Amino acid sequence: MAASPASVESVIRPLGSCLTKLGFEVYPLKVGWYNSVLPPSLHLPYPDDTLAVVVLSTPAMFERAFLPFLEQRGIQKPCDPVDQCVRDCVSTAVSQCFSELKVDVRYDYELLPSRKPKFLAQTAAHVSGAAFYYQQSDVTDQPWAGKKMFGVCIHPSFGGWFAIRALLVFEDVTVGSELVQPAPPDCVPSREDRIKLLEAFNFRWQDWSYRDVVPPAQTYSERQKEYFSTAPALRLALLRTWG
Ligand code: GSH
Repeated sequence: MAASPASVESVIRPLGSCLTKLGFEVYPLKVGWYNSVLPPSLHLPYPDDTLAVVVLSTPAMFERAFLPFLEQRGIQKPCDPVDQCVRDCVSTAVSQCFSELKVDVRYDYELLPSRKPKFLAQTAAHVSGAAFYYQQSDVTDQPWAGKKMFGVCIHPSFGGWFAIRALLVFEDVTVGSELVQPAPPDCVPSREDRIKLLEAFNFRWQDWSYRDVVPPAQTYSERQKEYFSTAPALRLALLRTWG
């Protein structure tokens, strides 16, 4: 199919207006920005100038989308209620806003038949400028003696209090030089703080202290913290205690 005349604005504006009120954020990127930092085996199978959008959930998503979703659907049976809620919000927005466009929607929890993730969420967030992906290689003179340390994304407003939920590829929308790649805000610039961040994330992620590496504008509510710190198998029982 020929490239459509849709512009970045004509995608981001309606998508943002559907999803922002539900506690999500949307950031445009070009497939080429993503593919250029990954090995070919992880590339998205689209030309470099194809428009994609990364979708994040902010702390507000829990109260604005998730609790109302549970209220509507009931809390009897859902196996993966968070994933279902995100899918419901994103797919509704995509079908309402872009009934004419072909959109490849990839969720963070989906795997390919090869067992590889459908997209690398942290890489997508970083190259779109949404959140800096701090990796082991961002620390000079590493103190970990060859040990593997997992990287973590930090959002300039929410620190670690957010999640990367989906990547939307607008298969027939080609963008040119009007979309300039923004650098993600480097909110943890010093080596010492990057070490603290990666250690807190790798060794003590359950205490959630890594999320406060920058002063967050908003964190998860007490209820949301209780929900996510409960093991998934026990969450339905917890929801029932909330009534
Ligand atoms: N698959 C389960 C569901 O759909 O309910 C669990 C979902 C879940 O807990 N996802 C995590 C999450 O949303 C991983 S992305 N965590 C919020 C956070 O860590 O900020």
